[in-house]
Formats: sequence, structure tokens, C-alpha cells
Amino acid sequence: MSLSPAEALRLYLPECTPALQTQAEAFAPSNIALCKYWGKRQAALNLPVNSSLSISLGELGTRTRLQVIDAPCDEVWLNGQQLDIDSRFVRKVSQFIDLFRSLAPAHFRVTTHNNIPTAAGLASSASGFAALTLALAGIYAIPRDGRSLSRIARMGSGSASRSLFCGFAQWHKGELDDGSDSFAEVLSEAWPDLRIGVVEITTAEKSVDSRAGMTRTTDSCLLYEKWPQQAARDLQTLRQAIAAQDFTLLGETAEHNALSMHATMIASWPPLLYWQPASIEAMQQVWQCRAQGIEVYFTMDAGPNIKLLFQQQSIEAVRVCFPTMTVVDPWHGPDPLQG
Ligand code: 2P0
Repeated sequence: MSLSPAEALRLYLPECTPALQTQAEAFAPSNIALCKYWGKRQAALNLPVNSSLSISLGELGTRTRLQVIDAPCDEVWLNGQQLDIDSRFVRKVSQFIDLFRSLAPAHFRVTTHNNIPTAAGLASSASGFAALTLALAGIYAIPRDGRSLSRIARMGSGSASRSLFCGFAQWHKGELDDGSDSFAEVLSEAWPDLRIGVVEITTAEKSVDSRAGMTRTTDSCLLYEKWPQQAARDLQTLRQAIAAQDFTLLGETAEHNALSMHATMIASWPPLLYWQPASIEAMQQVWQCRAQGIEVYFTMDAGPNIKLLFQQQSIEAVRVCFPTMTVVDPWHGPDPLQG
């Protein structure tokens, strides 16, 4: 049975008696997918074609505070600036809050801060909708149950379903039309030496956002027919690599997965090429590093920036090739579900 997002919210809520609090605050980390989410089987509830696997970025993410205000609409502040009520961002935030307003009507001042260097191209809707979901759970006295809140965050943005957890998270695509089996959960394994290097290529806003990009790919790319199979295989391999702490297998699989996703984008019509010449230079530099025995791999999302994967022992060698990279330790940060 296909549900509206408001009906789905009711279904996904953990058992509780929602009650309106006057304010609440929450943090959620950003995340980088090692097996990418690309394509929706159902748009209204953000149900994906394939399962995905990510690593959260520790302290880097979004902090959001909600305060009930006596006003006819929400007020949204992003990084210290109040946003225009008609902006796309405010409309998306308010539409998501609308889902909760049926529990108890209220309008909010939404104050949101990304501590992710925006210039690094990491600011994403993932941490934003995850933090908003957690803050709304605080406002409506909804228990911080990972599965339930992951289903809810997913309706704001698919990748947000994975941003409620520290470390590795797997988003199960699910099979059901109502989306109740489409949620992320944390993997028990940690990998304390794993590091992410962010290589900024450009800070310019991309011309085609992920949502439009996915639609274009699923509508026009014949190669995409093979993507679900590739993603399922890669996810299985990544699980094995994580269980065995096999960095070579992890890196090779993540890089192959990212390039396979980009192959489907490029083979769409009109073509979706997110790469800049400097992105290709960085990829070639990664391959040169490996030829010299430095174990580093890359992954890329729907944009030109490159994220490097390496282990702590390679940090200085990688820095010689990428002196401007920002290094992220994914294992240092608060647990979003603990508050
Ligand atoms: C991912 N991306 O797995 C993939 C890789 C981009 C490329 O999830 O439409 O912003 O809001 O569900 O979550 C970006 O997509 O898209 C994304 P919606 P979202 O990280």
C-alpha cells in the first residue's frame, strides 16, 4: 500500500504519546557513502533502488535548534543568517516540519549551523535532515529510536537516513511500498585508523542536484539497469572488507562503486558529468600514489570534489600529494542518538 509522507510518519513513529516541548536541539554528522545510493523506486517516500553503506564524519555535521514561536510561519536561520521565506531551503525545511505538525500544530524558529567547511563541498542535506529529525523528536517527545527516526529522516533526504549514527551505517533499501523496511542501522564494527581526506575542487553550486540527477539517470540511462546488481555486490564486498579490516578490499570496492555510479550519470541524457578537469587530475594523482605504494583510494558524490580514503599510517605520504586536503577522523564525535 502506498502512503503519503504524513501517513508514513504515523506508521514510522515509535510507540509514544507526542507532546509539544518549547525547544529542542540536536547534532547529526555528515556521511560519505562507500556504496552509493543512486536512484529511487518511489519518490514521495524517498525509497531507494539499492541499499547503501556509509561512514559518518564524526564531529563534522549540523547542529539544529528548534524553538516554538508565536508566528504564522517558520523562521529559518542558516549559519547566522535568516533565510528568505520563499527560498528553496526554507520551503524544504517547512514541508518536512509539516509532517509533524499534525501531531501538534506549532511554528518554529529553526537555527541551524553546519560546522562542515562549506568550502570543502561536504555540506549536505544528510546531516541537515538528520539533525532536524532529531530536534523534532525532542520537540514532540518522540523517543530517539534509531530505526524509527531513520525512516523519518529518509523522507527529508535519502542519505539523512544514514546520518543518525556514528561509524559505519547500512541503509536497507527495503521492499515494501509503505517504506517501513527502508531504514539505516549502525554496523557494530569500528575501524579507528580509517581517515577521510577531502580535496576541494570547487565551491560552486552544482547545476543539477542529486534528486534531479537520479531522475535523469533512471529515466534515460540504459546502463543503469545493471547498477542495482553492482551495488548489491559492492555492499556485500564492503561488509566483508569491514569485518576483515581489509583496507585494500574496502578502498578498491568503494572507488569502483563511485566510478560505476558516475558511469551511469555520464551515460544519461542530457549527460550528467559532475567532474571538473581538476577532479580528473586528482583521480590520476591517486592512481600515481598507488603505483608508488601509497595506499589511498577515492570516492565522489554528485559533485566534483574528491574524498580520499586512507589509513592513519599513510597520512603524511598522502599529504605530500594532496597538501590542501582536510583530514577527517570519523571516529571522534558525539553519538547523535544519545543527544
Ligand atoms: C549517497 N548521494 O549515497 C549518494 C551518492 C549523492 C551521490 O545520497 O533526493 O541528497 O534528498 O534523497 O540524499 C545525495 O542524495 O537525495 C546522495 P534525496 P540525497 O550519498
